[in-house]
Amino acid sequence: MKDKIDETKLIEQNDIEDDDDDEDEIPVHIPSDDEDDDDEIEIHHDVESAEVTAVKGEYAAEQIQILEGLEAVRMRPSMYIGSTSERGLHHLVYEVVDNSIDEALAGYCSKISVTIHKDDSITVSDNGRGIPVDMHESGKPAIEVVLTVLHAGGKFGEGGYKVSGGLHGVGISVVNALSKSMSVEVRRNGKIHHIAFERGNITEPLQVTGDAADTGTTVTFLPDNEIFPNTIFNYDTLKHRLRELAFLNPGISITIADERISQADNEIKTETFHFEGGIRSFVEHLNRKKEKINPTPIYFNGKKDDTLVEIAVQYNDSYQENVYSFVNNINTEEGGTHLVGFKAALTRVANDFARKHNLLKNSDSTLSGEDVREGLTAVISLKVREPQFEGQTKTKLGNAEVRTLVYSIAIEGLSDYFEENPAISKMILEKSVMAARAREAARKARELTRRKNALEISSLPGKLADCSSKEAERTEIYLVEGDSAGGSAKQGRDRRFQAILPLRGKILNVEKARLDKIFANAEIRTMITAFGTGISDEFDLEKRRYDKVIIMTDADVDGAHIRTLLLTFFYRYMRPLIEQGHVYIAQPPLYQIRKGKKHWYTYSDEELNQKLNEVGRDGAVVQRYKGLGEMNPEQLWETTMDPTTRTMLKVEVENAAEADELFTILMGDQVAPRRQFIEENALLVKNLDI
Ligand code: 0RA
Repeated sequence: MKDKIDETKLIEQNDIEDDDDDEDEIPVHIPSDDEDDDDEIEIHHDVESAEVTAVKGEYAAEQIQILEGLEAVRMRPSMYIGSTSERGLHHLVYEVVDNSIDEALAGYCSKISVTIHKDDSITVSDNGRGIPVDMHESGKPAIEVVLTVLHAGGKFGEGGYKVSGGLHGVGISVVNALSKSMSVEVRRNGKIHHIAFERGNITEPLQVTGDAADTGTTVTFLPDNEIFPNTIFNYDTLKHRLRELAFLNPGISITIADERISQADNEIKTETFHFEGGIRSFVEHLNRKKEKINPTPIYFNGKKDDTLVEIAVQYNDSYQENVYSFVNNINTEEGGTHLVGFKAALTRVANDFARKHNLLKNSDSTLSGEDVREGLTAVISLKVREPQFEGQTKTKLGNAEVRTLVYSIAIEGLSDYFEENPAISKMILEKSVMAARAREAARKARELTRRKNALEISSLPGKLADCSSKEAERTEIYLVEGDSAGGSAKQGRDRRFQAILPLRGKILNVEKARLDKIFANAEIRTMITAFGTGISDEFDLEKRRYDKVIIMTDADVDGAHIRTLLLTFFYRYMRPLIEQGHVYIAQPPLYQIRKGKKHWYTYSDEELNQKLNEVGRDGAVVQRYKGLGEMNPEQLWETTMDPTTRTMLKVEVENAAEADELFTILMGDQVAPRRQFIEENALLVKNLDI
């Protein structure tokens, strides 16, 4: 599955469970107004950004605790870095960078650079204090302990405030254990110190190699190809995370360079991220391709004890919600108490404002959480001293006290903004009221479909050729473009486990429609009924009637368009279906070669040429398939549907923010970014019409 089409390669799988979006509707403890006052919460408006300076403590080598050796890491790498896939590989870089970020948060480091070398080794360099090189009580230099003992680097007793720390928070020694080679240079006390390892074993003991004019740490490592099946770094993946870190930690300058790419002018490809605006800049960045409602993001922050809360909010004219939350720089993809507190506050303040300004008519009910989050882009960033991470991927914040803290900070921050900016706030709330009305209309439409279903003998759509197996585990549904291809697929399939749903014409672009219109669309209703899962907040993966949803469209411009429309719908309204890896794209062949009594299928121009060279061009007849309809049922089965021979692309989401942007570009209102995207990707995406 190497030739992923870019438009569909949205993306590595996130095994996240069904979204608990409704959390905000569960009544949280809502502090009354007078209760608010005795909370020792400091609210800061428009100060530069929350202070993230930690308590400064003097480091002592003795404080480093010795916990475990590195053999364990090489034995079971996934336990320490999650996996040895591409994700795990990139995690190595984040683990090292997190140490530099910690130095920055402690107030000692302002610049970090990451370089991908030609051999896919990585150098992370910073201008922090440098890893300590003095003797540890074990008789080894502290740096050797930091690099060879698990958890040693981050534990500095009471004095240190390790805010950052990767998801697994295991430290730089894990990177050492999983690297074929690692070399570290420390500039400290006016000297350059050097130490080196291979697969975690010391090869060059610590020694002074020269004089240093500044302080800092430079770590170079080559991931071990005995551990990682793929040791090639993806520039964009690293860039995305480094930019995110620069947004989350304003003031730090982070540079990424890629020496593998030789540019025309022989310059190395490099980018620097530095944002004084912090998460305000982050929100502006997320919304940069969208029409904004409030031109400058709403921003507020607050703190209590050691917990720092920062929130930035900006509405756009889309129907989507994009709320990203971070705790200690970790993306809490599964949400948690901070998100619940924020959502509850927003719902409450929005309803209060709408009522006060008579935006809700008598016939309107209250605004739901979903209503007030239509078109919302927000970033919530917390620094928490002792975060409890829960959930399947340990990205759900569990700390109970955080919910009320974020709630009160957000109530005050949002109320103040709404009061001080009534005109813009009215525009925001009018949108929420429209969303509420659409939701009500959708509810009626949904109920109508339900009632009809209950009365009908078979509630399944007539166009659907269902499979005979009723177990969701092994079954598949093919969404086929057009009736003629649908006919071939129906005849060619294995009816025991393959269902066929022919789609006529183009489906609705859900990027430009609200829920009521979406429910009114026949093709979409048919899919919802066939899948059995429901959509949006009612989506339930467990109820799915098929395990795989396979998009089978022609290999032309129209086919690409239909595929994009379907993916947009799935991503916006059935996201877990994609996230849990249930959506696939069929790969029909482009050519058939016939020679004598033999025939072959090829799936690209390259493959066609290869095959022709192999079998000899003399007497070979090549047929180019313009559409699925040109194949007879047997051919369609053999080339595209037979599970033992077919190839399919699995649709994966590597990063929610990037996927959102892609769908905004492809399906949204603005023409300029779409044109730019097509120009930039013209070579990658040959048959993308938009
Ligand atoms: C242990 C203690 C101190 C700093 C560091 C480690 C440190 C580690 C890394 C890794 C990459 N860059 C780094 N910078 C610093 C505290 C040192 C002190 O108190 O002087």
